[in-house]
Amino acid sequence: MKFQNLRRAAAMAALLVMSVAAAEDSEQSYSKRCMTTMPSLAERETIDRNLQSFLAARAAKGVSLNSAPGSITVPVYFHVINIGSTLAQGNVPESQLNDQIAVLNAAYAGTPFVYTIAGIDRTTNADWYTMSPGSSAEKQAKKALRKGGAESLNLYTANPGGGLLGWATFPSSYASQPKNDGVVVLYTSLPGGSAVPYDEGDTATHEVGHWQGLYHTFQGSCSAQNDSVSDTPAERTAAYGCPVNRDSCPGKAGMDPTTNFMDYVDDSCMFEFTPDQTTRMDQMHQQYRS
Ligand SMILES: [Ca+2]
Ligand SMILES: [Ca+2]
Ligand SMILES: [Zn+2]
Repeated sequence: MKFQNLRRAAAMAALLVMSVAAAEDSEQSYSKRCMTTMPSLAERETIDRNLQSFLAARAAKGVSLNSAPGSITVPVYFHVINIGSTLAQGNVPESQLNDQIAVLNAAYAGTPFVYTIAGIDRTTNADWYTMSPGSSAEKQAKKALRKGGAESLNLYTANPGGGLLGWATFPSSYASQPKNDGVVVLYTSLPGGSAVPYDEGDTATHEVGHWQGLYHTFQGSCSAQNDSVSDTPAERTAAYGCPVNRDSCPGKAGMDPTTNFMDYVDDSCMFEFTPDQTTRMDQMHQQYRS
């Protein structure tokens, strides 16, 4: 009896070690959650200065800049890049694309933006399938596939590898690099995909946040400017998993915004944009995408 209990305890301990290792593996295997190229501090200052000029010019004309919730329809062009016809080959079914749109619309419900599918195309190309940010494969794919103007969200699904979940471009980059504009996500990050714990479609939510003009909540670390959004408390570094009561900038007011879509936490733990993030996205959209 005693021996059996010991064996059981040992087996349970082994299981625990295995599940901890599995959790660490899944975190490490997606450690490059987002590879969006951030502007330099000087570029950010220029972007913010240009935004202030734009807002001042609008105010001088007496034009209101607060769009009503749901008042801006964003056409979405899905580009499914695959290496064959099965899901395991990246050929995401239309049901998952529809689910992704539903996740986006739930996440952006308090914002002016409503996302609707304008087109779906499918391309079998092994080089494009494993494209990485800034690669010639990415340039070729986007040159061949991108549709619409600055107002259109081009969403590419692929399998970049290397633990990379996605990347995006900023609204301020559209004018100089229109073909590059858009969002690329790992196809298994779509709702119901296999990229646990990033399997609820919030990689796209996060990357679309960049596409709409937001930085990470930990951008600029504990500096005064931090992420150029006043109601997101400053955060020193990215938060992973599902932390509570994290305060990585103790000298700055507020706990870390670890439930925000623009942090790196698990999909199940990120669920909000703040009012000032919504305002920034609205302003950026009007400045660059309308
Ligand atoms: Ca902030
Ligand atoms: Ca703080
Ligand atoms: Zn990001």
